[in-house]
Amino acid sequence: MRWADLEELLPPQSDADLQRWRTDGPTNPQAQLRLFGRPESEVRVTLYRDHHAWCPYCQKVWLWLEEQRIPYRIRKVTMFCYGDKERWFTEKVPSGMLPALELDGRLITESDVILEALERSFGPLGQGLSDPDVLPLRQLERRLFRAWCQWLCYCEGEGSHTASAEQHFARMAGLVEQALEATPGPFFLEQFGTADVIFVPYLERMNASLAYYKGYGLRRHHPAIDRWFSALEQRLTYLGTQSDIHTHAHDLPPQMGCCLSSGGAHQRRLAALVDGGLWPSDEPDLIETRQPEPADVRQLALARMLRHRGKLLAINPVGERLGAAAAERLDQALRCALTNLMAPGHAEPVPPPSGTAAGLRYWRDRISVPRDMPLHAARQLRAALERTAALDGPEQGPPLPVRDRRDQNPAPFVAVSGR
Ligand SMILES: N[C@@H](CCC(=O)N[C@@H](CS)C(=O)NCC(=O)O)C(=O)O
Repeated sequence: MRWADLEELLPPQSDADLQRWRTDGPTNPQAQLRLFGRPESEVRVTLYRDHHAWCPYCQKVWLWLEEQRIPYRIRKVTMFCYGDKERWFTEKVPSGMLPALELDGRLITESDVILEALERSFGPLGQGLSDPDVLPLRQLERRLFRAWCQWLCYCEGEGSHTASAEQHFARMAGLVEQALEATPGPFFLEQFGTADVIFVPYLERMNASLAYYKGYGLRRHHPAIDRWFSALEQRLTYLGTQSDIHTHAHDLPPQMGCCLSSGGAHQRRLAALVDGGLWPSDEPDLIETRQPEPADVRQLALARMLRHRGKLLAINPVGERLGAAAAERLDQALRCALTNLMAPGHAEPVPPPSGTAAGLRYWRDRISVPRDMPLHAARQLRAALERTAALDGPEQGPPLPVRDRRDQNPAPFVAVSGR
């Protein structure tokens, strides 16, 4: 299909409608202002969080604000691992650390201090940070975090050191299960609240990284944690901030220093499945959601790709390598992949021009959830890019770097989306 034909597949939506949806609709990572139907004059809060939604401490504050429906502004900042920190931000916060928040003009850093200040101004979310039921859960979260780091970042291969780190982590996760099972519902306390928000960022990252680097299915081994995730997935607030296994598997290494693989056959198979982009429906150690796929995810993926297509083509290094005539071939390859995205299953897939497989896989590997689109949309898009690339050949794109992710510098995209 031509670009114009692909555009035709989307329902008409004006920029004003899109802005209104971002500001007042369900939680979404593209918004720069969230009003929840209230006037802009009520905004007292500005959240500074990272462009890619990779920072776990930012996710905690973001989710809290969304759950409480506090009107707020969002300003996005680059993390050191993927680009240059904005000078306007280091003038405010010299360390460059995120998240930061302004409340009635007062700057606050440190995610827990931020939440305490928000609680004082707007009231707690369920039971608050210093509630006697919440305090031991906060300590448990940190113990689980340390056990995870110990296993993920210091244990390579399958030796006895690794086995004891795994056992220690499994014990800590067992304590988390006991805490969850102590209440009748799926959450940590009687009602959803601060304690759940505190566990969200790292349990999500643990689920992703342990599957990818250790072949360990957190949600399979710990059913109470699986039930907790499933209940979270009923909340639009969480779905708007939720990432996926692929994104975390590749955003964590530069943030953590490194992530070490156990290297067994099972682990290598799971990592290959995640990277390949053809999502398996029946692998019990790769549970990243229990939500069925919503109806409109292909259109959503298409809309996001169409919005950014100029930049996506310009930054693809495989296009440069192929030379000027080949840029046209890459443009055609992307249209083939998007055509295949929109005509899944029943139609013969359209093959891309020859020599474009690596370029298609370059994009497949760099879709970031939720930054670019929600989890199910990203699955469909990665699968369409992979299926289309496979019709050309096995050539892979440039490998994803692990020391930094400057390949994900947001600068070219900021002007397009205003994000
Ligand atoms: N204790 C801090 C930790 C915050 C933190 O470590 N932030 C990291 C990102 S996850 C950061 O901003 N690092 C600087 C950067 O990556 O640019 C908090 O709870 O807010």
